[in-house]
Amino acid sequence: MSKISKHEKPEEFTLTRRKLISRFGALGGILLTGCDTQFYKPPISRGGLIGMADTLTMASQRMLMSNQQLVQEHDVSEITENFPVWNQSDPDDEEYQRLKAGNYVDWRLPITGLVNNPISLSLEDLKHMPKRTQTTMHICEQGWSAIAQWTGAPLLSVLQAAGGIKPEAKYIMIDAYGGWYEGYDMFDVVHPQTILAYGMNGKDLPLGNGAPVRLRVERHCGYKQLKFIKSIQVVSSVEGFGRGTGGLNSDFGFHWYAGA
Ligand SMILES: Nc1nc2c(c(=O)[nH]1)N[C@H]1C(S)=C(S)[C@@H](COP(=O)(O)O)O[C@H]1N2
Ligand SMILES: [Mo]
Repeated sequence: MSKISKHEKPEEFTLTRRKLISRFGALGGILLTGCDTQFYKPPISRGGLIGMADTLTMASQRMLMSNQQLVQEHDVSEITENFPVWNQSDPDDEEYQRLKAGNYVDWRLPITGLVNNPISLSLEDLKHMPKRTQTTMHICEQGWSAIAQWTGAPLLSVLQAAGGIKPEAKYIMIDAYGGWYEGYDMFDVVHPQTILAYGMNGKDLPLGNGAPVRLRVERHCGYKQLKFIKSIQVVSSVEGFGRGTGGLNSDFGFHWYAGA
């Protein structure tokens, strides 16, 4: 059962980490003053030159983005007509197929781990939360890009609804139907354009693009834009997930930090 009701105001999100000074603006945005060096490295560093390159890229990008500026938003006239459906188009997963057949009415998103009040949200719950619509460019690492308009609930609001995170929280791990999973650090979680999207171009999110809910984490390449979301766990370490690198793609040799 969901704990969200329209009369309930989420408690202030608590990011009580040393040096990470956060506060909420009138619109519920967040300002990060300075850039904590904990955001300069992926959870697991690869060795050698490639590991050094990973850290250099991530640290320099994070420094440049330390005030959490927004990525470019496009005019709706620039929306790409046939946005591709990439890799998985319909997870071959019994539970997913059952939820799909029921038009996702029984879909629930558990938010567990290092949160103060674990919750489970229905699609309706998500749609009644604060909402953001953004028209952005998706850049796939495999050589294509396309523009679409996404509507969803800011991930920050979702974590607020779960009572905020505990001080030791560092990453969120998201599981998807069909076996994909990805991890993200709090720097990306708190960004205003990081949303759990249930709408695309003014309609429900189409099946192939990740129905019923996908992540939009706009400063990253395509493979971080996880589709077919199943559950969210807030953790202090990425240990124990897959091969332990913090995401399916990094498990297979891609950069964990996929800054575009
Ligand atoms: N669950 C899941 N998420 C996924 C993928 C996938 O195959 N399965 N592909 C990723 C890649 S590589 C890209 S480019 C985008 C593609 O999103 P689209 O199918 O909406 O174009 O989703 C990403 N998220
Ligand atoms: Mo991609």
